[in-house]
Amino acid sequence: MWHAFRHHLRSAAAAAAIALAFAGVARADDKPAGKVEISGGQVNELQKIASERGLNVDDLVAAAKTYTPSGKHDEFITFASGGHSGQMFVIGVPSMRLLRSIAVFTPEPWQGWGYGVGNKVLAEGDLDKDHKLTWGDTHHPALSESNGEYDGQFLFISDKANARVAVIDLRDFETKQILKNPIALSDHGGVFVTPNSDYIIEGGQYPMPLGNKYAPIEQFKKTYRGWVTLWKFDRAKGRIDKDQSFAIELPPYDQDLFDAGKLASDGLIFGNSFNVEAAYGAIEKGEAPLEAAASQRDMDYMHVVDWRKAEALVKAGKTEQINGFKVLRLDTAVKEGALWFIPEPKSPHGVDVTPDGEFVIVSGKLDPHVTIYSTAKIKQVIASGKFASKDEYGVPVLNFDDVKEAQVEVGLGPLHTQFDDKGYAYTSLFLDSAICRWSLGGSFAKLHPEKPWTVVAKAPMQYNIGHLVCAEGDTTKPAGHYMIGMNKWSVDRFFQTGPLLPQNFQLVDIAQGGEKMPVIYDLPIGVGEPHYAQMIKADKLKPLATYEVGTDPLTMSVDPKAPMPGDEKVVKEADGKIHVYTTVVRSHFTPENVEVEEGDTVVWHLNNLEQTPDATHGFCIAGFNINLSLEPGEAETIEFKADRAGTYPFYCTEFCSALHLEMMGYFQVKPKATASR
Ligand code: CUK
Ligand code: CUA
Repeated sequence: MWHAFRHHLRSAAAAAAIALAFAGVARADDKPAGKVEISGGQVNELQKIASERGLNVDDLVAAAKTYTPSGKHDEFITFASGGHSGQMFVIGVPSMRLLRSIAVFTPEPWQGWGYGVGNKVLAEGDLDKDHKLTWGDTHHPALSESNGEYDGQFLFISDKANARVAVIDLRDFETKQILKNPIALSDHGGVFVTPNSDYIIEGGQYPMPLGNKYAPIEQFKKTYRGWVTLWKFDRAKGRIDKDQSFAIELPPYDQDLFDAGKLASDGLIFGNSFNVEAAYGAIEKGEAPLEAAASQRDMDYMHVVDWRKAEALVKAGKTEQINGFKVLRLDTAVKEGALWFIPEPKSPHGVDVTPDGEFVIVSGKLDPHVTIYSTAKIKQVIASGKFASKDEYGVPVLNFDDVKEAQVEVGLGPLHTQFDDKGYAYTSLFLDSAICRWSLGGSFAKLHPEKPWTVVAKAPMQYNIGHLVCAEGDTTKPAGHYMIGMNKWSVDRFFQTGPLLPQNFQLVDIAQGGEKMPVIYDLPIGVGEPHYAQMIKADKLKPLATYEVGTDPLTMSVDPKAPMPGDEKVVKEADGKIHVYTTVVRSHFTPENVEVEEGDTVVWHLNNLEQTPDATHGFCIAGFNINLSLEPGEAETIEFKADRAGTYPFYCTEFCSALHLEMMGYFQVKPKATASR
């Protein structure tokens, strides 16, 4: 085998691979990426390394495509959900380096999340003051869009486990707002934006009596309901405006994923559903389990909502309040012409609008096809009022054949579809463990040589792919080049880290059309199951390197209480609490010794005076479970009760300087009996 390989390396392909590999090095040194001279000695070295490590030519090419020399930055940035870690991950492409996590729904010590600012944001999303939430289950992130393109300003994500929605500001990659959906306890964990981010769409998942009332399970069809919530986004404030947000009541089907129409289909939103049987399982009574009962019918219903119409109905006051939240009732939505159903084959998953907005693609988990619907035909049929039937809840159902454009047999277990810049669609195949590239029709047919709606290529994925993401692949202008398969299982791909294994992100080079789609990198994700991700051109992001000194990340403006040099003090203020004003700079806290009395409530204001990028200081107090991350220029305030006497060292948790270990102080709590303040 080795001899064959050596022979291979001497071939023209090997020479090209080697040239490519060295071209990467040439770019690293900022030399013009022209023709790379490779000496005979270097070729020998490369051959030696390849033979020792068992690499073939394709491996060398893949390495050259992804290896990113120290100091070189990535062309794309991927924001991946973190599943039941409740967080988001930021990953560079093509290097596949994990750049950071963004704490969202789960306290996360490295970034001080859940103590200062994080505590305030998390508290806003708690069930109520007695029922705190310490985790989330994130599925579908959505980047903010302007005219259907990513604008790099905000990132949204929801929490499947608790029906919460979060807003992340991409100036500082910090979560700014978490809202609990007042009418539901869980959702699908995903959000989708309308083309200008006017609304953030949160789809439900498991039907329940809206507002969380008790109702016996036998009343499922009568009392349980599905829903979709449209959160109004105020871009200037960078927050969701809850008062202008609303939900639409839906039949008790399992609403799954939504996508917003764009261009040709602007104004509509599409959502797939499963379990239109409205089954609720009764395995405990010896009946068919939910999974079987929910898969009896050949067709489920794609939901079509006219969101502008729904918005107008809400503005006209045609809503009811549930737990103080506006809900457009199902019968109102039907009567006023804002909701329709379209049959979709067999337990579908994934609904994706093509970049031109002309088609909607739905996958059938139990059907080897993707079904392509024409949005023009959908609009025509809706306008004509010629419906095939109504569902049990009175929702008009369009005739499948009236709106179907095509079906493509892509393989087993199709789930999600994304798009590139060459007129191809890519569908993940869970059961086949593969991705399928197929050709789009309509306005994209001219971009590729193949016949529209045909399978062009398949590439294996290891293993059980769920989502896939193409660069800007759900926008009006996909960037092509890279795709990541998000694989649920990794089985034998990595070192056996005990019985619990990571998920596997596989980077695929989709730059060429036709049959070539090589996997060029495997990234194990050992910190949560990423369901979906979005990949944006790195140069669209304009993150801050430092905050202006004294900035409260929640307001993104200077906190008037932030202590500046000279303001350091410990004082009892009118509120009866002890306020500590501390400045933080390499390599000391001022003051270094702080004394209060047992039983005092302490409000501690800290301000990191640094303006040097990366000069982050930490602040933790032993014995009080306090841990802050003070990024350059950041001010934070924490409040706690000094409930027991003692001597508590505090220190900086970031190795910030040569004298970092000296960056500490003492927090003294004087026993009450001997206090003489
Ligand atoms: S879902 Cu995870 S594989 Cu929640 Cu997007 Cu399809
Ligand atoms: Cu500041 Cu270590």
